[in-house]
Amino acid sequence: MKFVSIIMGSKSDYDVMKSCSDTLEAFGVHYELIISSAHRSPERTKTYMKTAEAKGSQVFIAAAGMAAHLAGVLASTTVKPIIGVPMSASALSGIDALLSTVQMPAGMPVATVAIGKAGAINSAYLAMQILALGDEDLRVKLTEDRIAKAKKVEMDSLEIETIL
Ligand code: RP5
Repeated sequence: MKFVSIIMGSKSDYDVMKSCSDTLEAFGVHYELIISSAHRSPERTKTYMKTAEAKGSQVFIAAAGMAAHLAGVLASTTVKPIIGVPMSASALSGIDALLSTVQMPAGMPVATVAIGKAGAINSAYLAMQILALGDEDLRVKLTEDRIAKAKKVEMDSLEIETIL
């Protein structure tokens, strides 16, 4: 079975990353969600990557804060796409995690999304867009979602617009 893996560096990331799993669920996309840290549990992280890939994981979403090396470590273990979500977990409000996640050396990409909840949701959308390259049903669902979003802008505007 094809699925998405969500790996968080700490349980403290879950409040934000629930938005990621909720988004995948809303589209009926299978996922696994685990806590594993690049720093605190490196062996668990490596073992998970091996087993998840063997079971059918197609895209890996890594959420971590502070000196966030999780996404980069995952990238070192696979050629599957890695999406990094920087968490706001320190006095630097996620800028530390953003730079640690996005500044990968050439040839080892991590697709880095925004800090926090918007990034968590976008990580799910980006993972689904990758899956949709080979899944027509999912592509249609994503297209319908875009149409609904555009419609909502129109409806919201109708409620308050004052065009002369
Ligand atoms: C990172 O350190 C985690 O991803 C988390 O965002 C941050 C703080 O972790 P805790 O100290 O809350 O466990 O590794």
